[in-house]
Amino acid sequence: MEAASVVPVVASDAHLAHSGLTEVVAGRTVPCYESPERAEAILAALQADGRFSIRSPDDHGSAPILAVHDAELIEVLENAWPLAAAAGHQGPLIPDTFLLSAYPGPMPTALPRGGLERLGAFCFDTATPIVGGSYAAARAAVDVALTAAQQVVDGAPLAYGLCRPPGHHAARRMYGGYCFFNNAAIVAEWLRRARFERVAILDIDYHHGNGTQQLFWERGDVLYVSLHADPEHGYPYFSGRVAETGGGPGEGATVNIPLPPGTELARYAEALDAALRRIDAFAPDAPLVVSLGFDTHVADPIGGFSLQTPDYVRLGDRIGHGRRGVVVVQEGGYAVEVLGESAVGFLGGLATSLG
Ligand code: OKP
Ligand code: ZN
Repeated sequence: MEAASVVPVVASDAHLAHSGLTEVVAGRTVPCYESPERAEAILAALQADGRFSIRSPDDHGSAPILAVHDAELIEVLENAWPLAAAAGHQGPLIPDTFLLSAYPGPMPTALPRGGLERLGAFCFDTATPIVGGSYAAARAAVDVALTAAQQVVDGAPLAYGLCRPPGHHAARRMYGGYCFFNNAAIVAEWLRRARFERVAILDIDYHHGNGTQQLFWERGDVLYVSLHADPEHGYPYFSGRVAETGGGPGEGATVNIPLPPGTELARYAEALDAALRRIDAFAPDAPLVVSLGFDTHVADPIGGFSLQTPDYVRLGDRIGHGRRGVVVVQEGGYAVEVLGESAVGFLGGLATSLG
């Protein structure tokens, strides 16, 4: 990469006020893995490297979010904390009662008005606490992703949105898995509505992006390709199998590549090449959207793969090879001590290999 080709990075301080303190994992309360330190570590490493120029996001308003999410989800997330606080609730909001599809049967259901009580109809896990700064952080993460996408539409070969909170588990009217709004899906739909005919999303987070898959399930114009932990053992358990290939006009435009525990670079790179071939066959005319997770790292506390820090240079290199524009959106990665070097390596490899 030449000195002139500086990679645009978009980041916001709003994430700092989204700090949930604890999450509930298999019934035990543990410190949140999804912490502000994650994004701060990546930002510090990019700043120190010198090949990246860091800027704040532009406000894109609600329209791009409403293009993929139900308006009620936005309203619920915006008002959960103020409503619960007004009712005297103290501390992070994690619902304890969930409205499964099995609940109503033939009965009518109505949602309660309370900020906390209502969350169980929109949330699918116990790992996604809401605090006073969560909604603003989630909105800022969307703007971060869209501002990065705008850079690429404007001609940058590569831009990176340092999104926090992440997004790929968020579905049309459901949040969870540390995610509130689906940053990558919002970018993909925004690209479609901008001027592109076919958009591909490559998801290389350790976890299956159930939200992204749901949002584009019946869409033949948005390809979703994901490498992730086999759902037989890997969160979020209920999606990500090979047989899930999309429905209706979207048949064939969902591609799941589950991988076994302990997956190392050789096997991962093989699967990534298969994913990239699927993307090339789809022939997207839009920039490639990458949902990037570093929870595939061997050191990750909640992941089960065995990638090493230098491997991310190779992944970036493979993804960039022969490609024109790439928008990278940050998803997971929880071994804070490896995030900075992994991010610099991945983005450096990508920037170097892009056509
Ligand atoms: C978000 B992203 C497994 C608990 C999993 C939630 C993980 C969310 C991952 N025992 N808890 O995809 O990195
Ligand atoms: Zn993940």
